[in-house]
Amino acid sequence: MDYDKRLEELSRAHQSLITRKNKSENLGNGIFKRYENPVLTAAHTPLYWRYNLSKENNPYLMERIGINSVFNAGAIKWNNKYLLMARVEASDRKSFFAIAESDNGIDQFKFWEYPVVIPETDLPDTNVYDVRLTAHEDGWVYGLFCTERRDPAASIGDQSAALAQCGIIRSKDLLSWERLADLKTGSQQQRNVVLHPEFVDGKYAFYTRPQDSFIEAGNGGGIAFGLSESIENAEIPEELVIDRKEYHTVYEAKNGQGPAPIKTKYGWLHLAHGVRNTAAGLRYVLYMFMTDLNDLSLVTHKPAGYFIAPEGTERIGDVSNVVFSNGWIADEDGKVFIYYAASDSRIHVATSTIDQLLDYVLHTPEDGWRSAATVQRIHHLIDQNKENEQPDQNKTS
Ligand code: M1P
Repeated sequence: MDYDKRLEELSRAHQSLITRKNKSENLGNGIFKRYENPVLTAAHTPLYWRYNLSKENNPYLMERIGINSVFNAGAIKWNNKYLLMARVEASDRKSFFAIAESDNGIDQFKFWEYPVVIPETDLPDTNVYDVRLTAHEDGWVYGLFCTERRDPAASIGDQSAALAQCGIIRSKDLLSWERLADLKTGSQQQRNVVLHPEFVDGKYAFYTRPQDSFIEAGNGGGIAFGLSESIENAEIPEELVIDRKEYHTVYEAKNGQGPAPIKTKYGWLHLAHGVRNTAAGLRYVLYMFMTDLNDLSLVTHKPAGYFIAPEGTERIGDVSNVVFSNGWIADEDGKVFIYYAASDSRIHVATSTIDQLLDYVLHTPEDGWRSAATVQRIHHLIDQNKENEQPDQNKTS
């Protein structure tokens, strides 16, 4: 195919993808609605990021820079647009951040012209990923992300040992970003760090996830909470685990805070991911909990099990059987857009409302820790339904 024809076809396919409408499922589970199409994929990235569009220099119109995946996005409503600051992974395995915007939050996301430039510290980042955006009451928009570097203590034969820490950027226009010093904590490894949007006792409040090694939580693990006097040189002297990993739960191996929590009149709504091990590898699901309005370290409600688990094609990708979320947007009218990535490959949206999420978090039974407790709860529900004379279509006698 000649250059011009190929360019025309590539452009047409890209245009049709980024203008495609999305449709919600009909029934759902009453808590949230999934959508037919992912909102962002590698194919959504502009052709001019990937191709040298000069017929003379690139006569075969070859892709010069491959994009492997687009996932794990921070999210924010900005100038009335829904913005995703996605983790874009190039074919060289390096992740970077790029912002895409949509008018309605569910489809037609379009990347801004250039990926985001993240200034480096004296210790350059090898890889950056999973940014959480927080519009803080101090007036800045902060991005807290994972900065990964090779473990300097690793032997020459070990080229995969890494140290993960929390990098911090801030902006007032989301176009240029100031890099602050990396967060200091007592933990060797730190991922999934999130800035709370309000001051607590005049200090910056953080959700952290201390862990022992790069992959495993080890003796660390659990979502922790800590305060720092400064954001320019953020340091958390003490991390208090507020939501720990627990035996035989969906967060048995590790967990991590998702986006910054949403304030409601009943408490702070949290979205988090939980990980358990299986014969097929790690399985990542999302779960929710609520913390007290006055004591952020106090978990007041926590539905048992997962909120969103990978389903259908979501289960397949670079790291299969994973859903992960580091971005959600709550609109003024109470609608909530939950952006979750599937299998480290693409981004989906689920929609709900604050009322529905509150109902879910406040009224879903908590984990009873044993099979017998689960059976007891189902019996209780059946009996309640009988009392209320609800028709039960599955009833056999
Ligand atoms: O591959 C699944 C996820 O693994 C990591 O999450 P966690 O730190 O909880 O193990 C991150 O690398 C994340 O980006 C990735 O989606």
